[in-house]
Amino acid sequence: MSRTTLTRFLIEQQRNANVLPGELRLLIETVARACKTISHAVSKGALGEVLGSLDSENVQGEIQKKLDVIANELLLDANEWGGHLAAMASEEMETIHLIPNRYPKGEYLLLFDPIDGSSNIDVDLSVGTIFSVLKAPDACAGREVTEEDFLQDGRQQVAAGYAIYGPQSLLVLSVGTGVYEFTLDREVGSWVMTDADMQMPQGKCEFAINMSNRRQWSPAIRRYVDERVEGGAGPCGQDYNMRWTASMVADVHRILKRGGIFMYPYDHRNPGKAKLRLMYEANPMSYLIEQAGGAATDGFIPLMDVPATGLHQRVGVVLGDKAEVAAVVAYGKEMETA
Ligand code: P6P
Repeated sequence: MSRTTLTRFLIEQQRNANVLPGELRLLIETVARACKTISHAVSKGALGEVLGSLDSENVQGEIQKKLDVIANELLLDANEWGGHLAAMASEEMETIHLIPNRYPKGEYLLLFDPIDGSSNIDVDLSVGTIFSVLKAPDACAGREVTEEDFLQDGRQQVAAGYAIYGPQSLLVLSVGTGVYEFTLDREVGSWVMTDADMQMPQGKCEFAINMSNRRQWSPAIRRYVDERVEGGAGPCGQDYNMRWTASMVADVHRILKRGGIFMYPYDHRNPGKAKLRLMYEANPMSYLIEQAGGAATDGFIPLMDVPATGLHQRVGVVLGDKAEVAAVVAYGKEMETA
């Protein structure tokens, strides 16, 4: 069977689908190459002295894992000299990262969570890298890029994807023409296509939520989850399974492959308080889920319509199976207005 590598896929997207300008192709290839290096670092574990935490906190107030910083530096170093970017932003950096004057600048903005799910690193569970690509506003041409230039809603994304470092290392991405999965062939060092034009299965009975946060949930979320826990004896009339990996990349990948719904809702006790970040977690995952035929909301409106007001803005996330997401939104409307 002839293997389609990432390079061939991107060249064919550029030639046939005419959706991939050369600089965007270079950007994706560069990110993919950095993810290979991150995969190698992750797989070393204790032998590579990459486990454990540092004494530092990131802008989120979270203790940084060694791999958080290693992966962040790898992505910055890989991307700053290529001439395809105007600037970068990362979960691990308080402010944006400008392209040094010694390098040419391009028309794209790259945002990333270098290691998502990093609490899993030290216990050998899957973690990943999430990335989102925006175009720099035309106004940037004559001036320095600012944080405000990044504050675009999710519909403005021109590409998004994630790498997942698990039993296999996978790269899942979209440039707006469907979702494609590549598996890292470690012997050759290539990303090889293993799933083309992914469409997430609908009607599957599996939900993902951190049940220990029940006290934070709105009445609508409690009702939705309680009905699924009741299963066949309850109003939804069938048994559901539950999974929670505390790694968004792993949970979303499972949903893309076998269906279900992922929820990290707003904290009902503090309006607007949430855990996941809009710009480099929720928006890129929403882009992929919608491209694969699913739905992605903050529990109320489509996630990619949520206005961007801050680089590290947090947002509620309810995404996956269209009917299940619609049920959560309907309960919110019904109970919110009750
Ligand atoms: P909790 C990982 O830290 C993360 O940002 C997501 O990857 C994951 O879905 C969530 O937080 C896990 O949060 O509260 O269950 O540990």
